[in-house]
Amino acid sequence: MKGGERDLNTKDRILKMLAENKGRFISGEQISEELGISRTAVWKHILKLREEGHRIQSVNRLGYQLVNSGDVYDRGTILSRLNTKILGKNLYFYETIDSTNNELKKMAAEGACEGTVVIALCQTEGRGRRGRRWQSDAGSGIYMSVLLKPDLPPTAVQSITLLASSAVCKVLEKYVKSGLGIKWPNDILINNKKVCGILTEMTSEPDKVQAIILGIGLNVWNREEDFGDELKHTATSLCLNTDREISRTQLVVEILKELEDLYLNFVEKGSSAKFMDIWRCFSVTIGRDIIVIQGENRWQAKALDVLDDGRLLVETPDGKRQTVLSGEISIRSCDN
Ligand code: BT5
Repeated sequence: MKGGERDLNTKDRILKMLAENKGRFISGEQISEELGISRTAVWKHILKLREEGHRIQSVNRLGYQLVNSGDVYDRGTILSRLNTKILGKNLYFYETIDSTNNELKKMAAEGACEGTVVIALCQTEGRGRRGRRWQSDAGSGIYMSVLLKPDLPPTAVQSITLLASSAVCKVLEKYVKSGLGIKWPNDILINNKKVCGILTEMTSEPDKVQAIILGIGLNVWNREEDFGDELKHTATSLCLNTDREISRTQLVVEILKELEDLYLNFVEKGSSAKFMDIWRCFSVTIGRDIIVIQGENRWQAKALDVLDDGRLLVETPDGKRQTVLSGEISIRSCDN
């Protein structure tokens, strides 16, 4: 027990524990062990704290989380603020789920309509591309998938990734003063650390998209120590990079609105100019010396531009130009 804590009563000590763990859940068991009281006693103190006006969310199997009044994050609050025409008209909000993309894929197969959105407080099997994992701690981030059904050929899927990164950056630029950037194809970075990843998956007929599942994972409340050894040098979160008050609900509402505006502009006008302008503005890839990584192959190039269909136009050291459709890039002098 630290000095000063002795003066706190049990209820206040619970509040202090919750406040010190902003952005994450603590289990009833952990509180009861730490304070030497029963789980029932913990629950009674939580009820009392709620009566006093503290907003404490309790979720089965996860525990308790203190939510500041500006960060109430649930289906009803999101719907009450949402000002979109199609995105989020059907909105499903889960406490725990394997992956919002998996869930939405199932819904799409059962005929869910365009604009259906799945959000979760926590993912047990959050996915990145090519079977990689997306760290999805309870309460720390936004884990959201959006169903799109554009009347476009399957090659459009990569454009949707660019469109989504542009929408997220438009929102994040209101929070982050400097260092916000997009690394081709799907990483949103703040000062070269990843804050958001986008996973675009598709089912299609030979010449037409059936459904695009657009998954967005955004780190919001994570502290540096939450990232663990694997990610501590490469990942960051919004709260580590802003002075502004943060509300996950507000972020979701704003991202869906930006996404919808850019998406409708794209499908109705058939032009990618609007989101590509934004994308280029935030790009940390164009003009840089890069290493293209495709499976076992690695080769050097200079990134010249990104084409409207999402391919990266590069120039190799012998002056040849070619496009890269998929793979990873590492930006030299930055990543190495
Ligand atoms: C991505 O993959 O960046 C796409 C991530 C998409 C996650 C969303 S959450 C909602 C929806 N449901 C899902 O199941 N997924 C989507 P990729 O480019 O392959 O990057 C994955 C790599 O990023 C990992 O191998 C790690 O190195 C790193 N990483 C994992 N979790 C991270 C995190 N929370 N923050 C920053 N980097 C992370």
